[in-house]
Amino acid sequence: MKSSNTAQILTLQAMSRRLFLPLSLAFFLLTSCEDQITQNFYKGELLTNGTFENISGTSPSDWTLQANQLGNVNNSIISSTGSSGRGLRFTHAEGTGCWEMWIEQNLDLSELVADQLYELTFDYQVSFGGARVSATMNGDISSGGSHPLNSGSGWQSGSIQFRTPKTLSNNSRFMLHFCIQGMNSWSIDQLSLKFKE
Ligand SMILES: [Ca+2]
Repeated sequence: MKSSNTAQILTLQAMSRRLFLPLSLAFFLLTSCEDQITQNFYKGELLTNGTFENISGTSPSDWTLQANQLGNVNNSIISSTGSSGRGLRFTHAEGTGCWEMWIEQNLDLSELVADQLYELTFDYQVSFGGARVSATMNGDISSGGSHPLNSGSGWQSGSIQFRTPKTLSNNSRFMLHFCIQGMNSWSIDQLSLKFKE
């Protein structure tokens, strides 16, 4: 009886050894495959109407615009000429101080990955120095990045890389944020937000 049990144990040990390598290989392949699927799935465009071509009145569809007119009722964000078709024109009409202005839209939470690098690309036109734009997710400033808006006569391109928060709440809000002092105007167009590998 004892030798029978010993034989069974040895047989099981031999089977375990034979199964270890194929099972490990299968686990590795499944894990790699899962990573690949995740990366492929999230490579698409995350913004809706980032080109601002779809409008409703003077405002682009799918975006919430915050012109922040508390300081000056002439602050505005309106549909205007862009680098391609329509764009957005911002006017900060306050001579002193900065009244923050931003645009935002909710992203599809199922298409986002927490603690992941994303890249926003955009076109801009500005004729004065010192302007800057920042992009944030979930309203979490620590997850954001910013880019200087260099003055020039024509349209220029910019990009901002930023990492999503370690935990994504239900507030999957993307914000493009401006705080520019003085009575100035600037324009943006062709926003694109994608997974950065
Ligand atoms: Ca456009």
